[in-house]
Amino acid sequence: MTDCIFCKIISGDIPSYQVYEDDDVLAFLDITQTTKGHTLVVPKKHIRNVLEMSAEDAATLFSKIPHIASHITQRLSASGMNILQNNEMIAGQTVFHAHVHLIPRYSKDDGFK
Ligand code: DGP
Repeated sequence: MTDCIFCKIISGDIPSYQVYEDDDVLAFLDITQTTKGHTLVVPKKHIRNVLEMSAEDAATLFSKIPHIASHITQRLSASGMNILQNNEMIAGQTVFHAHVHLIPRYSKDDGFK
């Protein structure tokens, strides 16, 4: 989709710090860095959100999460991680290309509550 920020990140038209990539998904650092290493995992296929996703596309996206989440947690020596996902404006979605937030947690961090 031409006016989608995340499609432009996937195509490389907008730069990002990439954490992980395969044929189906891209993971890159969130611009807001709620905590150090805050990462977004997005399907390469443009889908508005989980409410519009097929079971197959959802299975593909969410099957990648444990590997990417463990990698980030170990690499940054985080103590845990919030894994969050917003669908539609009322629920806090601001970019309308499906994505999963991986927010590493550290002892004494004052990030996401
Ligand atoms: P949500 O509110 O769940 O739709 O999260 C969208 C996230 O996308 C938000 O945490 C900020 C992030 N974001 C928006 N624009 C950009 C961008 O251009 N680059 C990166 N890396 N992140 C972005």
